[in-house]
Amino acid sequence: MSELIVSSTQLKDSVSRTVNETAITDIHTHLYAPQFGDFLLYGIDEQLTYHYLVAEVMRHSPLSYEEFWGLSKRQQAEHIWQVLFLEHSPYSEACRGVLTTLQHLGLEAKACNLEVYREWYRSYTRETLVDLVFQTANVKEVVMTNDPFDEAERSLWLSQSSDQLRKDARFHAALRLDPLLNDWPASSRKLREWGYDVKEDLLEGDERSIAEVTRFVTEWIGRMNALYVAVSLPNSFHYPFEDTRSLLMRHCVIPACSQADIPLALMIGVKRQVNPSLGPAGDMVGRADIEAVERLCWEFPNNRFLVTMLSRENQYELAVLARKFRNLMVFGNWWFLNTPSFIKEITQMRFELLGTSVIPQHSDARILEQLVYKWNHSRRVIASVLSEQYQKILDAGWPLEADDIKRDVADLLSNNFWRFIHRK
Ligand code: RAT
Ligand code: ZN
Repeated sequence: MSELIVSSTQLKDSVSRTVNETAITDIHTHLYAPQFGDFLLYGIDEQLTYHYLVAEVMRHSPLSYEEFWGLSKRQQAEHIWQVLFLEHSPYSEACRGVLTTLQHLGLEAKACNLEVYREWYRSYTRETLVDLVFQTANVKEVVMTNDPFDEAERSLWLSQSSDQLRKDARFHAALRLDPLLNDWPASSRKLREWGYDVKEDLLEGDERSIAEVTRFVTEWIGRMNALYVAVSLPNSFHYPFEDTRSLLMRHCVIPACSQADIPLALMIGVKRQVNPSLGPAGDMVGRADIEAVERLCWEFPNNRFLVTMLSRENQYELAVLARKFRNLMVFGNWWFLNTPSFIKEITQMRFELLGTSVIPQHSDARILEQLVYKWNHSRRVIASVLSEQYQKILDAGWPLEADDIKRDVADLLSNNFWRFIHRK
């Protein structure tokens, strides 16, 4: 029998130690393995020009959008540092994230200029920095976002052997299919260019096109050894619906997932480009239709769905839906919800409704070092919410042991994912 938890101080210490010491499987990031070369972003200039910060700087900046985008990356970073960090206090989540990262990497908080940081990076290679960051963040593995419709990424997968690209076992692939499901006219043209016999005017019963799209999806799952297929969907997503997306999901993507025995990840509720002048920072949130998820889980009981929703208003119904369907795994606090106050509220609600059967967080890191802050901030909240839940069962007389905490935390931060995708 392991150590019995008897006091609330001992409980808090044990939970926070366990959460910090448990290595994370980060199920959704935009990071790449070092073998992908320049695809992997890192460095102070990348951190400061993260699109979350671009949105924030433009609220203060005297520059027009065109002037800002006309600057080089280094100049954009300097501008953001000046405006968001030196002229105002950097306490927004995205600004504070940079500070947490600097602190944990042992760098000065408020350097007089960015050269100080740039200089520090010169002693690292991509590989050594990956090691340092994974160790500092205590992350053992991450899932990338791999888009076969991105010409540069596609040609890399086609030119290199995929064993070469998958050499670093800490990085796993996920096949991302936004263009296929959200812009069929353009993606059908591409598919034809690449030798798939598909019609732009896709109709129910067009067996040839359906078989060809399924072949495309299946080939890419295989090439990437994808752990899951993923798509982000607008808040206007409905299923079933009289549209090409429903048809492609029902007849191509979901069958390809079943055949490969992998889940489909749905990230629902993003209203893309409400302000295109902001570039990648111009996307908005919208409340989505939970019934679409309900219908999918019901229609495909033998498929599994990893689901995250962007709108706060969707969180409660999503958690309740997961009580109804065991083929639904709720994950993460996505994007604008990845802030301590929302993580706290949403995680607590999920723990109350779903116990330990959720994946509480993913990082969405786009820049390598963001693993450090995103997980540091999330871990703190998860540990505090978890302590409260344990305290309640202690109060009810439940004998809690340190090993129980270790088991639950390992499930939450890693094993639930591996079991859900049938790799454990
Ligand atoms: O969080 C983000 O960085 C967003 O820009 C998106 O990439 C989002 O996470 C997505 O995967 O679509
Ligand atoms: Zn993402």
